[in-house]
Order: sequence, then structure tokens, then C-alpha cells
Amino acid sequence: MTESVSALLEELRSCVGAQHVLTHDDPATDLSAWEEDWRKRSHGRALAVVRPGSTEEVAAVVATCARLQAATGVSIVPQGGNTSMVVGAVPDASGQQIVLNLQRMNKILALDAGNSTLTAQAGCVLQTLQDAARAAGFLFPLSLAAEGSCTVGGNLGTNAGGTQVVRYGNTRELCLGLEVVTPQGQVWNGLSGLRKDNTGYDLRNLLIGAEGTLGVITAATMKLVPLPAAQLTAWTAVPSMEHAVALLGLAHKTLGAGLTGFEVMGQYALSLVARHMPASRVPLYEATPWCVLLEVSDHESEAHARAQFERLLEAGMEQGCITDGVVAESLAQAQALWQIRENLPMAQAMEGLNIKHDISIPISRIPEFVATTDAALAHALPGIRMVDFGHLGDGNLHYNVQAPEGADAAAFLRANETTVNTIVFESVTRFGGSISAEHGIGSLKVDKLPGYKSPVALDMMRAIKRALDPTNLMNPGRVVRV
Ligand code: FAD
Ligand code: 2HG
Ligand code: ZN
Repeated sequence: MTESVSALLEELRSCVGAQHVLTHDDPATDLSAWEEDWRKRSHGRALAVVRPGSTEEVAAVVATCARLQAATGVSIVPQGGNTSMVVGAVPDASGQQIVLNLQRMNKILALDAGNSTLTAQAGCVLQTLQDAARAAGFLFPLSLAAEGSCTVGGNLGTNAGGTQVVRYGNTRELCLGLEVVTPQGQVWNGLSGLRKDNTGYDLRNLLIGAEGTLGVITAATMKLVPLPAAQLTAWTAVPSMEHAVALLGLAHKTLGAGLTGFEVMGQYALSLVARHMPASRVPLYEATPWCVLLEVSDHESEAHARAQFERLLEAGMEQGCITDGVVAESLAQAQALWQIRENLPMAQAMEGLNIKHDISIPISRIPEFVATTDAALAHALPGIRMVDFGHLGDGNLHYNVQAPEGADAAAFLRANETTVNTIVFESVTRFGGSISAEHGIGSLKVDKLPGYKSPVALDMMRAIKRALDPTNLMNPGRVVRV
């Protein structure tokens, strides 16, 4: 270790306390939880894992790294719960990056009932925000399967979507203000709870979805909505993707703003839950290519919600969109149905390494996209297994690929990942879609993005990155290369 790197580590210890700077110097310390992504697509090596306890400590760490960057080559990878789908929050193999993990900054700072807002530190786990909101009679409507471990800072960093976007929008739509440490180590306090503020460039929305490349989010003010009087869940069998799209139109028409969830799940994807998680009893999937999970939220009463739902299901059956269906009779039943949906990513991981796509397509074009892209993939790589599911209500599909049964998945990915990505992304482009709807770019798609995004937009992105982070200190090599 060079003298300047030792000096850097010493300064970082004085910023946050020696016990919060973890390094490989102590052979007993295992850093893999911070160095490896959960999908095991990458295992890097950190110079140190630094765990600040306050905004001031984050600012001191960033300022120190900025000052010593030229001498040490250090850069910073912000990290929350490390649940990124795109290798966005782990260090590379250089041994020169520090992981700045915000999990110690996990406090709810304020709940303003009159303004329907909640302010939390960035390392607060999403479920903690949901629970705090509920305890005060509100709903914090960001919901995703990683909610027990992902943090609001990571949700903002990726502009996460999840299962309630059809009604409440992505994380960006739920955020009113941010506190941010800039790449120079300055603190910008933008924690306003204002719903309107037109005083220049929208810095909040620029930082959201920047994947840690423009600064470190240290706290956020988030919107709350009234807790519905009732929420009901239905699980339906649908005969085709065309019918699933028609059912979505019907659901919007019948339920209006009451439609809060519309998730589609393919038969093979559901079979993986049945295979790997036999305790979850997956309904209806064996006899149908697609199932759709619907949720209605009602501000009047459960009886009103049930009547609306019954009207929708009857119309769906009459029009041939639904061939079978169940409405959960209790909260426990509803939770069990949602659990099946939320278990899909884990069931797919249990089946082995895989290629994930997180795409969006205009909803009306999804059936044709799936038919033509399925055919192109099957032609190029016979035997591959399609693990399709996603947020159909938002036009967002997880159009995932598993190696053929019995194949060595790692070898399959090495040989074919580029082919698979090219077929899918070319098709997405032909259908007017996006190669990332909610997971972001991270490392996995950084070299793909230039092929599918306008050069003008990429130039503007690079200009922003260079202006805010001229020395490329923050999460280099993610989102856009400069
Ligand atoms: P991390 O993984 O730690 O970081 C994610 C990115 O944000 C990285 O680029 C990181 O550098 C940056 N970042 C983290 N904290 C900060 C900060 N304080 N300031 C600035 N940048 C920061 N995503 C969806 O959109 N929808 C889903 O439905 C969904 N479901 C998931 C289900 C499972 C089982 C899993 C494992 C993941 C899922 N994800 C989903 C992916 C993931 O994006 C989300 O889990 C979450 O938004 C990431 O939060 P995190 O705290 O783990 O962030
Ligand atoms: C979800 O919707 C997540 O469950 C993960 O976005 C998607 O595992 C996936 O591909
Ligand atoms: Zn998703």
C-alpha cells in the first residue's frame, strides 16, 4: 500500500470512526457482502467499506476522497441495500474504490401529517418507511420484493418502479425533496416538502435515477397518500398476452384510479416458483399461458371494492379475457398471492444464472413484441427458457432468459449473452421501447446504452456528468462513460 493510500485510509477513519472503515488488512474481515452483487454477476475488491453515520460524515468522506483522488486513484461507489439488478453498487476489481455504504443512516427524520410527507435518511430500509407511514394512517406506495432490504437512497438512485406504479408512479414521482452531498463534498439541502417549485433547473429530478454518478443522496422527503379503506387482490388466468392487454384496458375503465396493481406472469416463470418454493401454492397456472394479478384500492369500503372487482371479473369473462379467477377472501390470502409474484426473482435465481431484461414497450405493442421476439430467440438459441413476468400496467416486462434445461448456465451466458441482448434490444428499438424501464444501467448495460440511446441525449448526459463531477469520482463506469 502506498503512503498516500495509507494516509487516505487514516483520514477516512478520522471522518467516521475506525470501526466504520472496513478493509482487507484484517484477514478475519469478510467484505464479500459489500463487494458482490446479489445475482453473483460480479465480485470486485474494495479498498475499504466506509459506513458513515451522518450527512456531515458523508460530506467529510467525499471531500477527503476528492482531495486525495489524484494521489491515490480512489473513487466512490455509493451503496444502500446492494439489491441492484445491474451491478450498480459494488466495486470493480481495481482495489481502488471505496464502497460508501449508507445503511447506518437509517432514521426517519420527520413525518408531517398536514403536508402528507415523510423525511428519512437515505439508508432507511423501504419497509421502515412503509411501516412509519402506516402507523400514522398513510400509505407510502413504493412497493417491491426487495423492500425488506433495499434503502430509500437506492430506490432514488435507481428511480425504482415496483408493483404500484400503475397508480402512484415511480420513486421520482413520490419524491418532493433531496439532501445531497456533491462530488466536491458540499451539502445541498433541498429537503423541501414543496409540491411546486419552478426556481430553475430541476436538480432533484436530475439526481434521482443518476445511480450514484452525480452525488450521494443523504436524505429525502417523500410523498404519502391516504391509506385506502380496503385493498382487494385477484388472481386470474388469461388465454394470451392480447387478452392480458385487453383486460388492462377493462380494468382501467372499470376501476379508474382504484386500479393499484396489474402484474402479468408467464406459465414457465410461475412453474419456477412452484418448483423451488413448494410451500407457495401457485393457483391456475398449469392450464393457462399467462396469469394476471390485480389489485384494487378503495376509499369507501371493502363491500364497494368487492362489487367493483366482481363487475370487472364478470366483464373480463364475458369478453374472453379471463378464463378463470379467484378473489382473495382475506388479507392472508391476498398476501399469499402477492408473495408468489414477489418470489419470482428469487425462484429464477434458484434455477441458476440468467440474463435479465427490464424493458418497456408501448402497452398496445407488447403482444406483437413478445410473439416476434420469442420466435427470434427460439430460432437463434433452441431450447432457451423464457421467464417472463412484470408490470404490464406500466408496459414494463421482465423478459428474462434462462439457459436450456441441463446446460451449464455460466458457459451459456459467456457464449450467448451478447446474442440474446442484441436480439432483444434490437426488437425493443423496433417497437419503440426502452432497454431499461426501472432497474437502470449500472455496469451491465453501460456499454449497450450507446447503441440504443440518441447520440444527442448521450452527449447531454456526458456534459452533465463532466460539469457536476469533472474528476469522475462518483461511481465511474456506471450509466455513461466519460
Ligand atoms: P443499491 O443496490 O445499493 O444501489 C443501487 C444504485 O443506486 C447504485 O447505482 C448505487 O450506487 C446507487 N445508490 C445507492 N444508494 C445511493 C445514495 N444514497 N445516493 C446515490 N446513489 C445511491 N427494482 C425496481 O425498480 N422494481 C422492482 O420491482 C424491483 N424488484 C426487486 C426485487 C428483488 C428481489 C431485488 C433483489 C431487487 C429488485 N429491484 C427492483 C432492484 C433494485 O433497484 C431495488 O431493489 C432498489 O431500488 C435498490 O435499492 P438498494 O438500497 O439496494 O440500492
Ligand atoms: C420485479 O419486478 C423486479 O420483481 C425483478 O423488478 C425483476 O427479477 C427480475 O427480473
Ligand atoms: Zn420489476
